Amino acid sequence: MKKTWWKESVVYEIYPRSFCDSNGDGIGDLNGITGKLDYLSDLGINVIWLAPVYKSPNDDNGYDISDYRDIMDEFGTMEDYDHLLEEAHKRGIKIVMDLVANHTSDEHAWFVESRSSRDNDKRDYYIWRDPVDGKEPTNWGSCFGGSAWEWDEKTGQYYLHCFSRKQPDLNWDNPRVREEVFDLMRFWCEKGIDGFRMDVISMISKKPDFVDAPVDDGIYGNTSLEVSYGPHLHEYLKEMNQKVLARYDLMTVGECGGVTTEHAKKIANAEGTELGMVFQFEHVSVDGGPDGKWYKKPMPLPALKENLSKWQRELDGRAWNSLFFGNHDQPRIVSRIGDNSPISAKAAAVALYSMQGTPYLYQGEELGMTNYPFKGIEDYDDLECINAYHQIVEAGFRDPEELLEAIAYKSRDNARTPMQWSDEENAGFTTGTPWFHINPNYREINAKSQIYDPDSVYSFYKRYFALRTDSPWKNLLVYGKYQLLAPEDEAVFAYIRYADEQKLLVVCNLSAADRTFEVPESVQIDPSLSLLINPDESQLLISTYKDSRLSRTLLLRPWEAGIWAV
Ligand code: TEU
Ligand code: CA
Repeated sequence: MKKTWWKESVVYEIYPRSFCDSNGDGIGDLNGITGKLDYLSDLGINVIWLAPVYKSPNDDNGYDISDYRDIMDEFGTMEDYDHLLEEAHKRGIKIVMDLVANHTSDEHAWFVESRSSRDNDKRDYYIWRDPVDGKEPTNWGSCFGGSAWEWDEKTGQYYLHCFSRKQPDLNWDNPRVREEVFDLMRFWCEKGIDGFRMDVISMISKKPDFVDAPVDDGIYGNTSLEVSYGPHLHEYLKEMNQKVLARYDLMTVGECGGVTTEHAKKIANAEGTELGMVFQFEHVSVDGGPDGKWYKKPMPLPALKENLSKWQRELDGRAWNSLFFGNHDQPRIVSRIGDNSPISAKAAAVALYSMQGTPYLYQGEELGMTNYPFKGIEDYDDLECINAYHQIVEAGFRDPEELLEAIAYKSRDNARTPMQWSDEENAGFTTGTPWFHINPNYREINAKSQIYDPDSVYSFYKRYFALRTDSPWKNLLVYGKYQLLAPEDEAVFAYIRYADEQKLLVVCNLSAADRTFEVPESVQIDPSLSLLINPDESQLLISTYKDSRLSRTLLLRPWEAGIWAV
């Protein structure tokens, strides 16, 4: 496997609105991030993935961009951005921008022109269709509720929006649109940024036929089946690569919902002709229901392990994985894999980040920040869950109380409550009125109390990442091969990482109960390779307990998780 800096990096996602407010207006901003760079540098991360900071009317918190070459008013100015980039680089931290180019805001100048008349020069920048039998051209649903088609009275056509009606989809089949996107990418590359995270990049090539999709939520057709992985996806990514990416030294990661390993192997191919990595979601969907994510049930560990192992196996030597549980669209990992306790946050980190791939953590994960105690639907900000609630309840599909519980468990808003910096007022996030609820547990869970506490989640993450980025075990942890152990075990996630003569054994008790784990004497990888494991000649690299010791029959305490060189 070819070695690159971004395979060896740890990526930290910042959701700027909720990270740190520098001017007391209650909204996080760029100067707030700059002020926390020393904190991030101390934690030991290498790359910041900055969720969108461009000009936006904020229908979807910045994922609806009205000007790609300007900064959102609430977040500051372009000078503030340049300052952030410079200060980050001084500390050896790289910055990856969020490229949201499947769609724009309906307030973007391109769309304003496009909708102005049927013969406008930019009409074909977006996807316009005539009505069929007097109604929407297809049964497709928007990801955020309702139809994916919006009627435009003035010009008498529908436009496609896979997300909100304020996020019209761009028409990538138009070469002028691709040139516009490549151009804005160059604008940021010339500033010296270090890469792109590409929002729903899997949707840029729509299947050409525009036919109804199977209805799986009881109301609308499943749009993503029709608009994802269309016939030109790989062609467009290669074109982007040749015209932009290959000219710079960038980290690129494509957000690819519903991606198969076959497509992923092409998108993140080791030759680097498309993108560097994929961000896929199968492993965070195994606790969903038949019609989507709005269910509250425990993560079934065997299914989770089987899925993660499939991705490890399939991409090994061919493409590159992203390792994540949390991001700005996911509930908090410690409330989902863990039981909200600090030690469960540590155990989940060992289980996840010791696999092959690039680790991503989402702001606050390093503190063990938990889900928020949401109650009524009026507690939420995010259009996804608010719209889903009304749509499902109006259709009479679910009991509202039970649905609310599921939403409290899975809502994206769990990730979007402000960072808990200290036990002072508003968790030290702002001196003003915070734009969103602050989790009342900030008095116990906050950065200030954890930084100097050697037993904190923060200190554990810091030690863990040092192992991965700056230790004799680095190469093995980053590039080593992976083999799952005990696939059926319902509580223990155990595996081996190996390369040449070196072996690491990872054993994680992902439960609050005592468990026993039988360490195998040898592991048959293939007919010609069998790895011997001798507990008596093992070295502990890290553990969630101070006194973990490896033995053939391993007694694991609640959330005991460790890595041993064997
Ligand atoms: O999310 C893509 C996506 O497919 C979402 O539907 C995601 O699966 C959902 O949020 C999970 O319930 C990206 C961004 O990460 C998200 O924040 C944006 O809202 C979305 O694209 C539109 O830009
Ligand atoms: Ca602010």
